[in-house]
Amino acid sequence: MAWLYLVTDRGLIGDRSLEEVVLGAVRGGVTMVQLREKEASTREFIDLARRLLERLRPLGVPLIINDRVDVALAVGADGVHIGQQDMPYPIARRLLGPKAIIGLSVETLEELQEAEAYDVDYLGISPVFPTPTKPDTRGAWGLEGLREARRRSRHKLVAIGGIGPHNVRQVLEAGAHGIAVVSAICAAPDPEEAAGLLRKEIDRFESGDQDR
Ligand code: TZP
Ligand code: MG
Repeated sequence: MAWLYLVTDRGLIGDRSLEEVVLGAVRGGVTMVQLREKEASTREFIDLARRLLERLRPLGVPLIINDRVDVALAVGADGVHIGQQDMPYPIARRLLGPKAIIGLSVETLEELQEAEAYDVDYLGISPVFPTPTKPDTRGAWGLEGLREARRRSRHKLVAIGGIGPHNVRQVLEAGAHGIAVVSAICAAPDPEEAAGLLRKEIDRFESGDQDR
């Protein structure tokens, strides 16, 4: 079953609590959550991660920490998501152990090729479409780029960037094993409903029925 992966952005959730948004999204069908904090202090990051983990673990929904292997270790999170400027994959794996979920963002075919040597749990194809949520990327893969990535990689591919209910099907058809979203859920007035719409698109694709 394809993953529906929520990546958090507290800048987009307004006056709602992060837990409220995340738990709503999980009720709507999110299967994995990444806590992404670019501004938080280490103390705050750990507090947020602990609180989310307490709620997500009983539900069997993995919590992945963006960038910070130390924070993941500190709270006993399920894994980390790292980028090309973060801790090198082999070191992260050594520190976190064989059971941790480790995802790695790739922005080019060269980076994708290099990752073939790693036992990552998934690659983040970043970004599939240009997105105002992360303007500092080097171009976008596009659907053709995603198809090429699928042909060249043995790993599970998670597509991220500019994804919403309107293009979920295309992204899955192009070979993504999962879709990751920030604004489609975090900025939605009703995160549960927003996640439900994405989930429905995934389910429709997987059942092979466009009209259900
Ligand atoms: N990495 C690549 S694109 C992106 C990240 C964190 C942001 C995706 O945000 P959105 O709102 O789902 O386009
Ligand atoms: Mg990073």
